[in-house]
Amino acid sequence: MSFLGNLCHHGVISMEKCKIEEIKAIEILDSRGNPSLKVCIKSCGKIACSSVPSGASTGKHEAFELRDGEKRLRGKGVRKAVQNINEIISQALVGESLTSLREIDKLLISLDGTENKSRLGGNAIVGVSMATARLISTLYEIPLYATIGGVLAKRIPTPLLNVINGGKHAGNSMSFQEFLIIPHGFSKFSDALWSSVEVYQSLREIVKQKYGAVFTSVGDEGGFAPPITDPEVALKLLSEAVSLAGYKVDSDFSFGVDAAASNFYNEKNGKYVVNGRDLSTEELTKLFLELIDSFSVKLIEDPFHEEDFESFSILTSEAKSKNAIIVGDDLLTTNISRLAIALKKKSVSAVLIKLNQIGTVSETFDFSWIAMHSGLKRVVSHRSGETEDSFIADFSVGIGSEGIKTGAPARGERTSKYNRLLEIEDELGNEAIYSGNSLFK
Ligand code: 2PG
Ligand code: MG
Repeated sequence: MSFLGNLCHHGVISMEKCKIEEIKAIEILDSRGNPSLKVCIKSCGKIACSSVPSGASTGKHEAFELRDGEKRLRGKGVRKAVQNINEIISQALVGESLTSLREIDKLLISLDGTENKSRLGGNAIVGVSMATARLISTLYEIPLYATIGGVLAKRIPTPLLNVINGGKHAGNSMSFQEFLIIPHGFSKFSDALWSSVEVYQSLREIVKQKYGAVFTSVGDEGGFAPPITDPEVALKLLSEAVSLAGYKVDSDFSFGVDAAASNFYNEKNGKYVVNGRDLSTEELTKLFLELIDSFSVKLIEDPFHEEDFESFSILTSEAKSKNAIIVGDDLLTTNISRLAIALKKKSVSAVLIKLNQIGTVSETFDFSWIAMHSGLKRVVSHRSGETEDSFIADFSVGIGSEGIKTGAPARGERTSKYNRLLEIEDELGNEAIYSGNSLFK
């Protein structure tokens, strides 16, 4: 079914002979200035590394992120996770041959032995799994995207660029976490990206003019965080920016919203706090439908809190008639059991895919596979706390996802992914296919 099981048959190099010789992790910084992990693995004279991201608005059902919880670094140190890799995982994996990533992932899962990877840490496990995938690609001298997807890996995903930040990612009082521009109406990824850059720069000008230069500082994912609370105001700013840059709303660009609604849901009264008002689920549904109708919003992620599969279903079916898609992130946490519930209830039309939510590359691949074969659109996503690692760019091309969400076109940890996609497009030349409108159709 993929490289996961049978890459060894490419025959460039005998993977039987290539055994894991050394695994080493260290503590590194993520983009928020918090500690994270970098893992390097050595085999057959080659070394490959990967770094681990970290979310702020994490879903309840994500793999466990192991932090030290001690006084040092406000409890956020990851020395225990580093130690788990350098001692326990290392001991178990050194000497294993690299014939299949799936086998390595299985070993990691059974070594941990818990449902949510809480013994060794999901952050430790995903780092080892990603570094192993990259090592296999290094040994074969095949680009990572082709190692994952084979000769079919030609699609460059449509980017969802988060240009206005709110929620847990910014210091303003906007409840919704992300306002995304989606350049679907272009024929090449690079054209779509450079046009998005023009819109981003136009937005900076508009924000400066309306709110003052101080608000051109950016939030965690590189988007602006003006002092606004009304989602309609944010979407008007995006429309203005698209026009100022000389593009057309609807045909060139549409918009997306990641509400990340669990973060402004009040469990006690069952209401959502939006723009200073307490909204019932029905009122919030109505608001989303109005945004779809009035502002070319074509994608809404996590519109309701992470256990409300039923309200997702209602919105998904209503949005479908308006050609908009509803994406599950915290709802699904890249977990096939959660996906099974969503499929049964028809809760979503698209899935967000985050490697560190589930904890291994093969499990992420399986989630994507099931989603694709169930007719759902797939968006590979960064985390709000990122590193310079561009793994997800290759991963998205490898699995052929329709979309990728990796922040504003600014800040190194975000641009590393966009820059890698530009490289892949260049490498594929005429064979590259830009996903564009296929995110919605
Ligand atoms: C999200 C992500 C990424 P975080 O909610 O989609 O934008 O945020 O990494 O904080 O969970
Ligand atoms: Mg989200």
